[in-house]
Amino acid sequence: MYKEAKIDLKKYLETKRKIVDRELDKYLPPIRKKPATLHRAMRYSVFAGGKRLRPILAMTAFEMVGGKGKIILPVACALELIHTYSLIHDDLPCMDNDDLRRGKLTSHKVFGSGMAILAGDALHALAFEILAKCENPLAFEEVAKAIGTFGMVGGQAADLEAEGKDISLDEIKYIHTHKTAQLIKASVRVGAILGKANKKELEALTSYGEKFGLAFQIMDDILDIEGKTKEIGKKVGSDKVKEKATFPKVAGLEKSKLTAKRLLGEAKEKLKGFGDNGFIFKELAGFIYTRRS
Ligand code: GRG
Repeated sequence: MYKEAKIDLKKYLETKRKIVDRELDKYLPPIRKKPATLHRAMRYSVFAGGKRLRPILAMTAFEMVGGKGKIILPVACALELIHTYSLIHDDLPCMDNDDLRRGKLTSHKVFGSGMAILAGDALHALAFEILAKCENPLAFEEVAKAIGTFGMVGGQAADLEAEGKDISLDEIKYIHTHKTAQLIKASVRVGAILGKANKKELEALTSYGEKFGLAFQIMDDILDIEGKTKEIGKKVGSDKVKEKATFPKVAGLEKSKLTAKRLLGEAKEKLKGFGDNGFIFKELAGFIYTRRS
């Protein structure tokens, strides 16, 4: 699939990001329609930037297993809407209380907490409206489970309770695999499911998604220490100030880097059966390790 191109990952990501953004624009309610402020808040956070990583994982997994056509696009958009809702809520004063996200003021700073909560709620609802229209119960269930109490929201609850405490390596792994890796894994899996992956392919991609997802959050913790506010789009060092439970806090910075590197290496191993079709996922694993934003 990607052999002819051995394409530049940056160009690939940019092309896919534009496709997703065009589609998201169609799904989001227009500002001229009532309730205009809510619609402005929904659009503000979705279009504040963002790598569109989860949609791109879904689209790439779909293509990797031979999926054809545009049926993956609505699902890809739903994943981004859910991700954006989680960021809006995560930034609220009652959660992480962040002022900056994606390089811009957070939703509650611009629209107030009430409207920010509602914007997150409305994005969440819109995502499931879109997923329902896809008429694929497996994909619907996959996403719902990944973001519920045994997934993202469960991880966020554990994250809240871990603030200011000394926690074990097992507990930080639980937090990271739930609050972040579950949605990433589900993104890869829905792409594979919609692309009609066989059992072996689905197993390999599931494992890739799990390892990639955990490594992604570890690298996010590392960026909070070593990154630059301008590049990561949120305030550097805020985890320490808020006494958040992070991988470097529990395992140390060097061990965290080694763990992320090992996980990404193992994730790449899972792509062996895909030949050239695994090219983008291999490159993405490398990108996650070196990303600055
Ligand atoms: C239900 C009240 C309520 C709150 C939910 C679930 C939740 C709050 C928050 C999710 C936890 C969370 C935000 C985890 C962090 C994941 C993470 C690394 C986000 C950054 O992802 P990127 O780098 O961001 O893909 P961009 O901006 O590029 O999309």
